[in-house]
Amino acid sequence: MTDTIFALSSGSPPAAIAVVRVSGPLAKPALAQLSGGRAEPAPRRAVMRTLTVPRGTVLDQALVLWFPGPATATGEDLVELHLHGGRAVVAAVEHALEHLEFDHGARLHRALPGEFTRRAFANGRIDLAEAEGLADLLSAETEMQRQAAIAMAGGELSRLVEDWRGRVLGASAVVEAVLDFGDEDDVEELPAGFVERLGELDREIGGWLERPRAEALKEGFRVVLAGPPNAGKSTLFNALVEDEAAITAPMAGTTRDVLIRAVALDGVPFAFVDTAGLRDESSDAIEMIGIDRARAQLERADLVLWLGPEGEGPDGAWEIAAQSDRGPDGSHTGTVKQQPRHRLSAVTGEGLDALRRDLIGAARAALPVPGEAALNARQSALLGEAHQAIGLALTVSDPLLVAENLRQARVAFDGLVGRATTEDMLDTLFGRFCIGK
Ligand SMILES: Nc1nc2c(ncn2[C@@H]2O[C@H](COP(=O)(O)OP(=O)(O)OP(=O)(O)O)[C@@H](O)[C@H]2O)c(=O)[nH]1
Ligand SMILES: [Mg+2]
Repeated sequence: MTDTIFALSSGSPPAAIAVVRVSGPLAKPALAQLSGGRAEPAPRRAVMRTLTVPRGTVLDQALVLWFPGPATATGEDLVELHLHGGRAVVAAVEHALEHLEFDHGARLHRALPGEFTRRAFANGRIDLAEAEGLADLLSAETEMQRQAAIAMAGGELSRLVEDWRGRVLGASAVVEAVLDFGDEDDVEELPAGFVERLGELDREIGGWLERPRAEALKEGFRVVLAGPPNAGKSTLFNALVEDEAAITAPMAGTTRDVLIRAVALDGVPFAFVDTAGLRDESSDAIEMIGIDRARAQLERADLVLWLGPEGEGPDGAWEIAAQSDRGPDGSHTGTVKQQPRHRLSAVTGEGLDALRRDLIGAARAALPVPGEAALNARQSALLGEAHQAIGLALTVSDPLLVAENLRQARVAFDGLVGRATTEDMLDTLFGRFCIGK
């Protein structure tokens, strides 16, 4: 028998309401004990109950809900206690739950982190991809992150994988039939259209692997500001993050460390990175370390805003003519630009909105499409395995090897959604072919 767990499921008190959940076979008897032996309320109906310690004092007046398993969030019997959200109320109810006594000395346990969701997964209420989506949803801070997470938690990727998996199962069934019924001496041909259908799947999955990854949404679109000392990087950085985060000064070599600030512009997550001004030589050893770090940041950037001499920035960098208020030609910074992508002044604000809009557009294009599934590193690795196996299945001609590669693709799909089985394969096989024939 699984044990019964409880935990505060709402935010930390004090708050208006605190929700304590109890999940497992003892949820119902625990509720009975706290309600002075009264029968549980009708399923999924909120009722007021006075909760008391058995043979003891009143704990709280609470709204109580009873969800009989298995059609619950965890797949087990579940009780929700909506308490007054005071620290002491929650502590008293948790203490009472922990000390309830049941037959054979059974007790309730405090849930481990994620244990409710883990049970939901173990009981088949959600799969691994949905559980990951749920985790992302809880940590989402920007609108784009929320939309991506809700798609995953709602089973967007799971449905895709289910479709791909079904198609591979179908292909496997065809190969198995060839293997079962083929003449041993002469290797049977796979039916017409088999390679085409598998090739289509191969391309579809390949397309998904090329899409922007979910991590980009979590970390934000990484914009690195770079250029020579005194170009105005830190001043622009402060304007973009709307905070006096970086020290700015007329001395060349002010910034030494790498400064990173995460901000959302129009719901799009960004990580702006301010760096030390690039120059080949400085008598200051610390500044030289900063310059090395700045160069390392250029490698990691999704986009570089180049405030230095035109054409001398990294490939793909946007040419920025900064400090436009000090003279439109940029001569004061020694970086005259003929065709900057943006001409702006972080001091007067001129051109900043245009830059922001441009950045938002670029980031949107590089980040996962809102509402569509985006793969994380784990999922991407497994999908890559499936893709590779399908690709191999397409290149070999021996049906035995084709079958084996398709099996490997299925294993990868099962890993993706956290399920492993061969029973389904047989179901599909027998379902599609009349074996008794
Ligand atoms: N008028 C005007 N002054 C600016 C502008 N941007 C920067 N400055 C000034 O230029 C000087 C250098 O600016 P910073 O932002 O510190 O330059 P930086 O590129 O970060 O320099 P390092 O950190 O040394 O590499 C400071 O005195 C700023 O106040 C601007 O748009 N207009
Ligand atoms: Mg600086």
